[in-house]
Amino acid sequence: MAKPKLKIMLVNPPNCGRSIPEEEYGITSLKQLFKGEPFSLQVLAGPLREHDVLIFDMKCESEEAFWAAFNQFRPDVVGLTAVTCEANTVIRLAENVKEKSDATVVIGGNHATYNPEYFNRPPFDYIVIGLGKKSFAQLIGKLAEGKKSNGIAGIAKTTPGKPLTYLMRNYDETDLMPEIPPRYDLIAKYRDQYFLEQLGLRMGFVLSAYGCTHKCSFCAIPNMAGGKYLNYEADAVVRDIVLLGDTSFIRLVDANTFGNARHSQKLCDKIIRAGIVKKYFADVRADTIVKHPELIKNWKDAGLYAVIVGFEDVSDERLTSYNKKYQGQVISQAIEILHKLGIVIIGDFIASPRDEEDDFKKLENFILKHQIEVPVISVLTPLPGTQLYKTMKKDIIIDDLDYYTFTNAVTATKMPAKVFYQTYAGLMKRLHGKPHRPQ
Ligand code: B12
Ligand code: SF4
Repeated sequence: MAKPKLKIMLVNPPNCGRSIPEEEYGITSLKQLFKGEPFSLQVLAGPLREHDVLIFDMKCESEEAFWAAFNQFRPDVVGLTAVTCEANTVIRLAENVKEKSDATVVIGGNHATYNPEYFNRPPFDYIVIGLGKKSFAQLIGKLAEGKKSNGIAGIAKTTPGKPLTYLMRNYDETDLMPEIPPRYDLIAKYRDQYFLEQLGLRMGFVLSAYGCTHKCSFCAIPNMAGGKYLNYEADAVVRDIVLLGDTSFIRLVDANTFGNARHSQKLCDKIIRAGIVKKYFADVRADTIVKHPELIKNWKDAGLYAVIVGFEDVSDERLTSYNKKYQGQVISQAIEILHKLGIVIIGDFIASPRDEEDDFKKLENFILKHQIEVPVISVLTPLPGTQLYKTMKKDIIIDDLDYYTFTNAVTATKMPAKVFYQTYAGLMKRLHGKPHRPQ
């Protein structure tokens, strides 16, 4: 007998975090950098073809439009995704969903993985930890059979008031289900809105690898795949790039692209052989660039346009404290290689609440001296569940997760807070004054 078809509504929450520099110090360039399709939801929808799936992007549509769509669609299952600064917003949303319906509510994503207990509350039924494509499909299969308890590894049934218990999932490449592409078609109506004004371009998302084996203290990535690095099959990557049609800029959304040099070279060869002409953005570690300059050159030939590199800091001492596993010398070498190849550098740096004016000055000098085309400076944020959180917990002065947007000092600043933000805002304004435009 065929399983009943479920109505599944996957929801991307609104752009909801709080940002003191934007609210009080006139910075407008931050939000513009952060725009893009709700890729996790498109990936999750892939294996659910036999069901009726709707993706609703609240970053593109109003809350009123959301409820109109909700009332019309009448979902059996609502799936919510959230990074840390979105956690409180999805709780409110889930409460409203439960008031208005008896839909099963499932939460997944970064915050659910790093701090699952946070969602162990009445409006949620299930919490999906880490990579969810296969485990969510398994859960939906059970729900379609009318079963409630699951015992699926990587999924917790909520038990409000009691500690969560669940089976750890031993993630591997099969969790990526490479044979099934993301449902790009489900967000087609939003595609024109995924436009990066600051860079003046339209971008599509593709995965080529998942997770990370490194353990930088501030980072909320390694647990997503249980500390593993999983490659998405090269043929599947090529297929997904082609599915994006005429979108000419592709962001590889991997946390650590080129983490497996052999696999990356194979992918590069396939892209060139397929005659695909696109421009790519990828997150790459500085030491990968230094270890594999040939690979980066080959990727440049395949269309690598820009790399996002987590330089983090200009001080070796700080790099060590973040467990970055390389020092400033590697950063300088990586920059030199990238400049020689003509690859645009999107450099991620972290301003610490302990920074003083001189530290900001050193950072600015470094960025200008090394001609980092798109500098992105975030404020050190101890995300619950990370190693950094354990060491900084006692210093936290703002525990409202709405402020965990990487733009606020949630621990005490060394300079008076006003001076810290003014210095940070001043630097951002100067650096983003003449935005980089792709040629
Ligand atoms: C693309 C991206 C974005 C996009 C799109 C996000 C969106 N939903 O609209 C944009 C550019 C808009 C964005 C914005 C921001 N982002 Co962002 N982003 C990413 C990035 C690079 C890739 C995410 C991705 O697509 N991965 C691939 C997919 C397939 O994996 P996934 O998202 O992990 O999803 C899987 C599982 O998590 C799980 N899952 C996820 N959701 C759900 C939901 C359900 C129901 C289920 C069952 C399972 C499930 O299953 C999925 C499939 O296997 C990640 C870093 C990274 N490489 O992961 C950062 C990342 C997620 N972003 C981050 C942050 C902080 C932000 C911002 C606050 C901006 C900033 N300062 O960086 C804003 C937040 C938005 C807001 N409210 O203001 C952090 C989150 C850390 C945290 N715990 O808070 C990350 C991890 C980067 C980092 N520097 O650490 N981001
Ligand atoms: S910052 Fe990058 S290299 Fe470090 S753990 Fe996170 S994803 Fe891995």
